Parts: sequence; structure tokens; C-alpha cells
Amino acid sequence: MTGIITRRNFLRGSAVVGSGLILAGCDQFDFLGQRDNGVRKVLEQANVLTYQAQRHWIGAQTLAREYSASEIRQGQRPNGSTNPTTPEYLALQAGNFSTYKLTVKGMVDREVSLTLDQLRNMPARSQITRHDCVEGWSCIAKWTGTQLGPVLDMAGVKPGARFCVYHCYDNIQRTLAGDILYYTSSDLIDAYHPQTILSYGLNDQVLPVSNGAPIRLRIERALGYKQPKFLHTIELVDDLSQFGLGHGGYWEDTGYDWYGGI
Ligand SMILES: Nc1nc2c(c(=O)[nH]1)N[C@H]1C(S)=C(S)[C@@H](COP(=O)(O)O)O[C@H]1N2
Ligand SMILES: [Mo]
Repeated sequence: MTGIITRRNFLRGSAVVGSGLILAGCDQFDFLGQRDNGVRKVLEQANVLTYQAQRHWIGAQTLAREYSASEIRQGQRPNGSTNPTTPEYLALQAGNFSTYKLTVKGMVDREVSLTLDQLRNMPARSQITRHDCVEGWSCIAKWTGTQLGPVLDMAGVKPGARFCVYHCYDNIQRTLAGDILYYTSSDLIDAYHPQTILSYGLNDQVLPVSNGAPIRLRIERALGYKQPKFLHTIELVDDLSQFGLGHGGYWEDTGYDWYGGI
């Protein structure tokens, strides 16, 4: 866990100022967004304990509950970025994602890039699960995709790797210092979990842009912000401190807990 709570002053100025801008009017978030805040440190220690307790008591490979089709009551509510405007994404979208590639890099034996067709030709899995957002809403939806584990195996994860960092196309936040692109991360237990899929289908349709086209990861035992949309690169690392503010994700950098387990 040291990698998760290690801090670095990397990007500190720009992103902390930025989070203050976006969350203006919400004192509690502003407050927790300050990395040297004492209350935040206590909360982070509690998060480490929660993470360890979940792994210990619930187990590494326990499945998230799956539902039946009749329990899907509405479409998956789009949230966060719903229409990325970065030039890279707009170019992909203009070509109907025909030039899209998912890249696996970092602590791997060989970097791998897969097209949408290659991903769709791998064994598919569908699962009807409940997405819980910290904002207080949930949606039951059917997700179709291919398991992340075998894709990681194609690249060959090096023994020292501990985390996957998920890099996304969308600029979730624009600051004076430039755009902040969405990212999050997981440990390898969640990455290799059987329900962790690179999804390209939602409720029997092609995954729409608003829900993360062309590929969005599902990590079913975690909260909404741990489900990266518009995913383009998965980076295997042994330390999260070099990304963003060092807490392992865009929302994590503002004070949300890293594990985000349900
Ligand atoms: N790239 C990216 N992924 C993201 C987000 C985002 O803004 N950008 N928002 C997160 C949050 S907070 C939630 S609740 C879900 C929303 O997913 P949905 O739009 O498919 O409902 O995506 C998560 N993944
Ligand atoms: Mo969310």
C-alpha cells in the first residue's frame, strides 16, 4: 500500500487550484482536496484499513451480484464526461472509431495494441450489474465485453508490477495550467477479476459515446468513478505517485478513496 499513500508535489499547483475551481461552493471537498490536511490523512488511513479488510474478509475473487434482465429499469445514466472534446477523441469519433487501439504498456514483456475488431473477436462476456455512483444514484445495466486478464497476459505482466493505471481520452477538467485528463487505477486483483471487462456493449447496443465509447472498463466491485470511460491505455506500474497528484486517479486526487469498494 505504500505506493498509494506516498505523495509527491508533482502537478500540485495546477490541479489543486483546478479542483478548487470545479468544487467551489463545496467546502468539504475543498478541504479534503488539500493533500496535507490532517483529516484527510486520517480518512486515508481508514481507507487502507477498509481495503485490507475487504480483501481479507470478502476475498480476492468474490463476484459482484449479477441481476436478471427484468431488473434493468432504465438506461445507464450518463455521468461525468459525456462528450469528450479533445482533438484525439474527436478524430477517432469522426472515423467511427475504426482507428482506435487499446494499448497495454509499462511493466510488461511486450507492449500490445489491439483494435476494436481484435477485442470483439476475443471471448465475450455479458453481465448485468449495478453501477453505484458516490453521488447517490445507481443503475442496473447489461455490459458486454472481453475480460481484461487475458489481454494483460498477451502483454505479459512483469513480476514487480502492482497496479494498472487506466488512461482516458477525456479532459475532465480545464485549468489555467492545461487540461486534466481522466484517469484511475486498480490493483492486479481487480484487473484479473473475472467480471473485469473491457466493455464495448451496453444493454445489447453498441456502447454509446456518453457511456464511454468505444471502450470502457467495468470493475464491478467498485464505485462509479473506478469505471473508466473512453479508455485508451493501460499502464502497468509499481507506484502511483508519478501520476496526477499521486493518489491514483482524478477523483482520488480530490479526496475520494483509492479502493472505492462497494
Ligand atoms: N473517462 C471517464 N470515466 C469516468 C468518468 C469520467 O468523467 N470520465 N466518470 C466516472 C463516474 S463518477 C461515473 S458515476 C461513471 C459514469 O458512467 P456512465 O456515464 O456510463 O453512467 O463513469 C466514471 N468513469
Ligand atoms: Mo460517479
